[in-house]
Amino acid sequence: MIALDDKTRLEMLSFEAPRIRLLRSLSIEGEGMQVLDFAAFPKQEFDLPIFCGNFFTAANTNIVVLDLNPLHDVSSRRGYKERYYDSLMPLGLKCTELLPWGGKLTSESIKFFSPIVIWTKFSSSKSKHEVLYSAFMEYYKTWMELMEQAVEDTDPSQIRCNREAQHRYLTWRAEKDPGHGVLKRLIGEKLAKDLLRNFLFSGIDELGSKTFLDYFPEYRSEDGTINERRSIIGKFFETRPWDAKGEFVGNDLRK
Ligand code: BLA
Repeated sequence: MIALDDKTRLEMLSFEAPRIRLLRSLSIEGEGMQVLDFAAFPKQEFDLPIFCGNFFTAANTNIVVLDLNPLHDVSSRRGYKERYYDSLMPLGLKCTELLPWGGKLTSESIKFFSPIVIWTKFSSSKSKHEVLYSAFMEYYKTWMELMEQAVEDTDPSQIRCNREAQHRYLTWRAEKDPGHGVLKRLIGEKLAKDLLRNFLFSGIDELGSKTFLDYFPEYRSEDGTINERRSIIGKFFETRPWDAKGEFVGNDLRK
């Protein structure tokens, strides 16, 4: 797709595999802007994390999120953390030392992130890009290995739980992802919405019927519409809120 400015190129690719519901990428090459939004969603029989690589580069800034986003809450479901993250802490620590915490992150986003999340910002530098590329490859390989070893859930209530968790995640990102503004500017509001719902976060209409406000009622404004702000709770994390063992130790700050 070519953007409204007649210059910026958007490229979309998506795949499906026996264990993978959707693996897709969006890359954007524009004048002074480069974006990669890469994600992989397991089928609902698997409770595996969602692979999430989001890289935004403009003139002199890079905004990066790279993670295996947990499908289920890592603090309240100990078994989930132990199964997927405990053995990945050394990889997470190695990478986050080189790509340090990017500053203020809302408590809304934190809930979708894992103890090994790489959340970083930096001004352009070739060496950082090389480090980031290696981290991306390592995280992706790790996710693929988890996928190969994954055991299918057969209990219908667990499958329902996986499906709803993935639907909630899609609903959040299709509504509140920070890239929306850029997409709207590039291709217009209507196409951006279509791209979000039918490509980037496809599954939102099939995996469940709850709405954004069902999942996140705190965003309901007085007239019943969705509050446009990205963060409503008003808490943020200025430093990495997990310790070396992946335990949540964050002291959130009020804005
Ligand atoms: C900024 N992108 C951000 C920020 C985060 C993310 C945490 C910091 C600002 C903020 O928290 O609002 C990414 N946040 C995520 C992800 C999740 C989340 C991945 O909660 C998952 C649950 N970024 C993209 C794409 C574009 C993009 C496709 O992935 C553009 C097309 C741009 N991201 C982008 C821009 C900013 C940003 C422009 C700065 C926007 C701002 O600060 O308002």
